[in-house]
Amino acid sequence: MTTESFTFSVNKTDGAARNGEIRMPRGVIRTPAFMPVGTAATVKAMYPDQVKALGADVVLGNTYHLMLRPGAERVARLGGLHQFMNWPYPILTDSGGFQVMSLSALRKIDETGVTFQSHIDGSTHVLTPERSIEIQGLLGSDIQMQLDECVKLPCSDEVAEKAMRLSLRWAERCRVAFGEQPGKAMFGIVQGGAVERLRIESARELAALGLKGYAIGGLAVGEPQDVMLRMIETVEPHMPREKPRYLMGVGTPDDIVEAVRRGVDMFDCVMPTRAGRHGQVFTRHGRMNLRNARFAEDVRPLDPESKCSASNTYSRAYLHHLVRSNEILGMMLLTWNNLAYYQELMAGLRKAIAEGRLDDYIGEVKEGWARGER
Ligand code: PRF
Repeated sequence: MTTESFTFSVNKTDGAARNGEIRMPRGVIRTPAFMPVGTAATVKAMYPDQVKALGADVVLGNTYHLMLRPGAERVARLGGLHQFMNWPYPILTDSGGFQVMSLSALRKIDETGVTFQSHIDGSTHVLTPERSIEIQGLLGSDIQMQLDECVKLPCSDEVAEKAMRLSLRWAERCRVAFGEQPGKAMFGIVQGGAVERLRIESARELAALGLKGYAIGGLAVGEPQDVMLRMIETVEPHMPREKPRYLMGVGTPDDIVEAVRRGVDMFDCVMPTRAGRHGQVFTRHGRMNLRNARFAEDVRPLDPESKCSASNTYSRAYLHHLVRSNEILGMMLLTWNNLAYYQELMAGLRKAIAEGRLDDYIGEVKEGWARGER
């Protein structure tokens, strides 16, 4: 019997891959899990009910965006992020550092934290490890991420090492700021660029902090896929087996299946939602761009065998027309199709691990992508 109200259990393994469950007061996250990105308190172009119906157990929110607009204190006064966005299930929030580095102007990073100017109105803000955790608490986030420094690849070993060590010190400050919160968790983030020795040291030092989960950050930031996969293989043996492992900001369906094979439990990425707003679709038969003229009179649905009505109902010709006309419904239907495909893939991975046939399943999935559109 455990008295902890935030728990992770591995039900079944297949090689390094794990099928598990993260339990917390707001619900159960079945792993491997894909978390749709709801940056600004909305999974863009989707109703919350639709997101849940597709099988998503958790969505991701962003400290950076919400602190700037509408403001963390305001969200707290309005009852927290779950109530604000009408998503009563688990929410994981990213800590802000990564978004500061990719979105804001005039950023300065030092031991204290990051100082930056808002991409919305140019106002100056400071994000320290303590303030990031405070904001994530005001939002009411169930899984909070440490503030970290993520460097783009390629970079020198010195730059990677400096960011990794700073991130370790910030992990400790975040752990203290977070304290003990039953039913909630704070995850650490492994950094270290593409340097195996730094990655291992980062993973081991973080493990010593005894956190409730661990992320792998600083990947899918410009390096080839084989480098990313090698880094996952390098750190996996040093990440506690009894804690969830989250690969941040990844990725394509192929990245996800390869990371699941190597022992990763959680993912988030803007890819299915952002691509859907730009005419790109993911199906069992790979990727298509609906803007392409070849779909102008294609009467077939995206995938007649999908259970999602965006995928099995509307003709590609109609979707092509909506996308070309910049119609809102085009974005809604394509996002819906893409998230349905991602969630179907995760369900397939979970089932395959449970049945001990992950390699066969991944082989079949890749055959479908290679065969191309039908
Ligand atoms: N750190 C944080 N968020 C992230 C990343 C990271 O390294 C990445 C890298 N792929 C995406 N999102 N805090």
